[in-house]
Amino acid sequence: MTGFRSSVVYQIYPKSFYDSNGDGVGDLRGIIEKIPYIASLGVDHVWFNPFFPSPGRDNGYDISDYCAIDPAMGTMDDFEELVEALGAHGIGVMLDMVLNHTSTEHEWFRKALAGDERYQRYYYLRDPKPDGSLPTNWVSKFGGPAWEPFGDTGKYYLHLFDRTQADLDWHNPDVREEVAKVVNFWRSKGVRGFRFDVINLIGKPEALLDAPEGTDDRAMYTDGPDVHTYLQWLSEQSFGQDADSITVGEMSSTSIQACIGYSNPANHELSMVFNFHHLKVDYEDGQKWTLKDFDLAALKRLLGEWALGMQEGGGWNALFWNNHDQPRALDRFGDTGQYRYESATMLASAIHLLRGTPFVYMGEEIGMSDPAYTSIDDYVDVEARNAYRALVEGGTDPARAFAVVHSKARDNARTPMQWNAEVPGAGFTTGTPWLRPTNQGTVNVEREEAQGRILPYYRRLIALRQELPVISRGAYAPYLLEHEDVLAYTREHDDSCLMVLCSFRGHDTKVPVPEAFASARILIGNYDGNDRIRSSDELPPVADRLEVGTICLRPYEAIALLA
Ligand code: TEU
Repeated sequence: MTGFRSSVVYQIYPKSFYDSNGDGVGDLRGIIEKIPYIASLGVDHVWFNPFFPSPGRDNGYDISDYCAIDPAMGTMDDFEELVEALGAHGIGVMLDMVLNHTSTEHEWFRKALAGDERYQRYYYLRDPKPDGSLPTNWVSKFGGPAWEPFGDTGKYYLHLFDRTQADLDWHNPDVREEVAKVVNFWRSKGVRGFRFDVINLIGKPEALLDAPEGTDDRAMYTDGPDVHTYLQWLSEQSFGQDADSITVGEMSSTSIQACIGYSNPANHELSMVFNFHHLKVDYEDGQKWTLKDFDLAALKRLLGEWALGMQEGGGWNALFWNNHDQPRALDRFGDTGQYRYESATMLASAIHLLRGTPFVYMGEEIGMSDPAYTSIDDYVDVEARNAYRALVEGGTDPARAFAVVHSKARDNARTPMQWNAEVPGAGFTTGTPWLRPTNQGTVNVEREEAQGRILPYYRRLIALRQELPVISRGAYAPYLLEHEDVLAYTREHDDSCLMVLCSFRGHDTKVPVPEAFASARILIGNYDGNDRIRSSDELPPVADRLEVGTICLRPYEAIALLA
C-alpha cells in the first residue's frame, strides 16, 4: 500500500455492487466474489457506503447500530473475510462513519425518547420559541423544517437531514467518547481508512440561532467554531494513532480556508477533504432542483481555485466527479452518445492527473450513465421524492418536475453495477434488482473487458499515479484559464513537467502549447492509440501534432504531455 498521495480510491455502493444470494440487493459476499475485478483496477483502497444496521430511510445513512453489519448485507465474519481478502491484494478498506446523526431507531435515541436524561443530552432538544414557533428557522437538506416534535415532551429535536436522522450534540463529551469508541471498534478489525459523512456539521455553536432573514441558514451551523477541535481530539483518540491511516471528510458547503484547516497535516485532523463546489456549476442560482447546462468557465475557475488554494495552504483534495449522491458526470459534462468513450476518458484524465487523491465511483470506469427512467415511481430516494412533491406543489408543471428529478436524482448513481447484458439483473442479481438498470445491453463490464476502451484507460491512469511522482507530488499551476473549451494545467516535480489538456466540447478547438513542451512526449491520450501506451513503451513525441506552437484538439480529446 502506498501513502494517500499516490493512492487511488474505488467507491462501492454495497447495495448495488453484486448480489450473491439473488434477493435483488447487493451484499458483502457479493463484494468478496468480485475482488479479482476490484484488484484488476489497481486501486489502493475501497470506500464502502454504510452497511450497518439501519431502517434504510436514507439508504444506510440512518444508522441504528454503528458496530454491527446489516443482516441484509451479511455478517461480521463476512466483513472480516472481506478485509482480509482485500488486504491480500494490498487494498485497504475505508468505512463510512456517519457521526453527525443517528437513526431515530438507534438505542440512544430510543432511550432518550423513553425519558433517559443521559441520552437526551446526546441530541439537540430545544423548546419552541415563546410564540410557539420552531426553535430556529433552519430547513432540512431533504426538504421541510429541520425540527420535529420530540415525542409528547413539547420539545423538538434537530435533524439537518431526514426526520429519522437526529443530529448528535458533539458538545457533550459522552457523545465524543461514544464516537471515538465506534472508530476504534473498526480499527480493532484492521480498518485503517475512514470517510466521515458531513463532518463539517458537527461543530454547531452552543446556542442555535435563527438565520437572519434573507440569509442562508447553512452559515449558522456549517464549519462551526468547534469542528477543528473535535477532529483533532478524534484523531488523537483513534485513527491518528495509525501510521497508515487514510481519512477523508465530506465537507458540505465549505470554504478553501476551512478545508486547509481540516487537511493540512500540521493540524492533525484528516488526510483530505471532499468539497462539492465544482458539482454545482449546473445549478440555477445555486439550487439543485433546477435545469441548466453546465458552465465550463465556472467549472474551470473552481477546479483551479481549489487546486491552487489547497496547494498554497498545504491542504489536500479528494478528487472526484461521481459518488452515490451525484447524477453521473458523463450525463452532466460529457456525451453519452457519439463521444461516450472520448468524454468518459477525458473526464477521467482531468481528475486523475490533478493534485489530490482521485476517487472512482463504481461503474464510472466502464462509462455508466443515468438510467432512462420514464416515471416518477422509478425513483426511490427520499430526497428525489420530496423534491418532486415540492416542485409540483409549488406550481411546476409535472413534466418539467419529472425532467428535473430525472437529471438530478441520487438514484441516477445508485443503479446496480452492470456486469453483463442480462435483463433485468445486468449480471448484478439473478433476482429482481432493487433499482432497475436500463442500458446494460451496451454498457457493461463484460463488454468493456472484451472490446472496450474506457476500462483500460482507467487502469492506465490509476497505474500512472503510482509510477510518476510528478502526478502524485507535482506542483500545480493553472493554464489557459480564459480558454472557452479546454481545461488545462501543468504539474511540475524535480525535472519533470506535465501539461494536461482536456477539451469539454464536441467540436475541434485550438490550444497554444508553450515552447517548453515542443519536444515533449505523449504520456497518455484518448486519440490515435495513445490510450494503449504501456509504461515500457517509448512515448510518442507530440511534435507531429503541433502546428506553429498550437495543437488542435478533437471532440473531447484529452492529452497529457511529459517534458
Ligand atoms: O451527504 C451530504 C449532503 O450534504 C447531501 O445533502 C448531498 O449533498 C445531497 O445528497 C446531494 O443532493 C451525505 C451522504 O453522502 C448522503 O448520502 C446522505 O444522505 C447524507 O450525508 C446524510 O447522511
